[in-house]
Amino acid sequence: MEWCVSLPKVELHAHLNGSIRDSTLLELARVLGEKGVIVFSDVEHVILKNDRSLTEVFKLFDLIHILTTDHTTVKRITQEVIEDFASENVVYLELRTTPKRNDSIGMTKRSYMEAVMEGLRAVSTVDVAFAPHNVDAGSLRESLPINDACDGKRKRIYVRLLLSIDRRESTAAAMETVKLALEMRDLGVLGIDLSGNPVVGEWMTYLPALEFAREHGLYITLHCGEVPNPKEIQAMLDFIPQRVGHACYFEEDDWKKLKHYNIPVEICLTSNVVTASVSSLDVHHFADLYNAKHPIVLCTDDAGVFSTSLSNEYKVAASAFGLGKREMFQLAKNAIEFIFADDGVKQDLRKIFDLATKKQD
Ligand code: 6MZ
Repeated sequence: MEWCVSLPKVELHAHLNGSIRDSTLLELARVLGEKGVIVFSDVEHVILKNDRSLTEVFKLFDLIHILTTDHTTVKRITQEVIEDFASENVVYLELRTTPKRNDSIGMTKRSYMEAVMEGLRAVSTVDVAFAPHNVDAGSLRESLPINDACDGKRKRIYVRLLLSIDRRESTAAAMETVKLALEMRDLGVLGIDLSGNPVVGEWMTYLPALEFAREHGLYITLHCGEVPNPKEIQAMLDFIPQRVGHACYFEEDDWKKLKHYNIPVEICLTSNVVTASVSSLDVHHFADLYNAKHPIVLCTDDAGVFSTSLSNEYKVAASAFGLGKREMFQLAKNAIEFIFADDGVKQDLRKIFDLATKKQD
């Protein structure tokens, strides 16, 4: 595990509200309990529960959103989530979140995202390179050994954002999110994610917003095949998104199409097994895709909800699929090729990994 923590890593599928520390959720629940908004004893065990079905996961998200959807808390959880990823040597994080309205406190999708940006700026334990314009390539190169915990230098993490469309949303609401993403490009927003309860909603509802996003140069990643839905899976693959998440219920034709278009897959091992989207690691599609050298990247999905970390996902992969250190290092490094940030960032990340290789030799 120690080795997996020290390995530089790239996280491409992490939901902000799914990555919150249990201690923070409990603290927030206690405060709302004291205010009489919720009954603390009713929610405590829900937060601390380990095994959750997919249905229970989405009920938990409804609770989490009650606890977190105000500006101060959104700022706080963003800060903490970034610090947590950086502390386990994630060097590049594409963090996704669903911009939300909360009319009772005057929160708009935009002000929600402004709170996220404040959280990014508030991180103090590591240097955060979050917007293309605040990255000074020169100084970044000078501080290359940023993730060598032993040399005493401050860590640095690249953070980019993806805005999520929730499957409960209408076409108009999805479009509002895409327009917000376009307005926030200079602040490091790179693309759009489609997520939310996979048994809710229709692909055609989101398609106009996703097409609009693509026409305007935003990258797109889709939650695809988290439940059996052959027609939707085919329609999503025909859209040719830049990445897909999960791909649990793919059939032969789906694998063919995925491979034909060479679409990278964000693999969330613990999430898939806990929610029973895959019955066990023995039959997880990681093995087939890995052996076929298809582009894949290990991710956490919801580190808080599933009590995992990216280091743990590498450890799980190593023991379930018999990967050695060399293979894991290469797997982590390959992820650079599937990030949505520009070539300059990719080059810097390659250098970080090259430096880590030298340290290992
Ligand atoms: C689909 C998921 C998800 O956006 O409020 N989300 N959507 N499948 C999953 N697999 C378990 N895990 C999380 O983060 C929480 C939201 O992310 C999506 C859901 O829409 C959830 O409400 P944000 O920061």
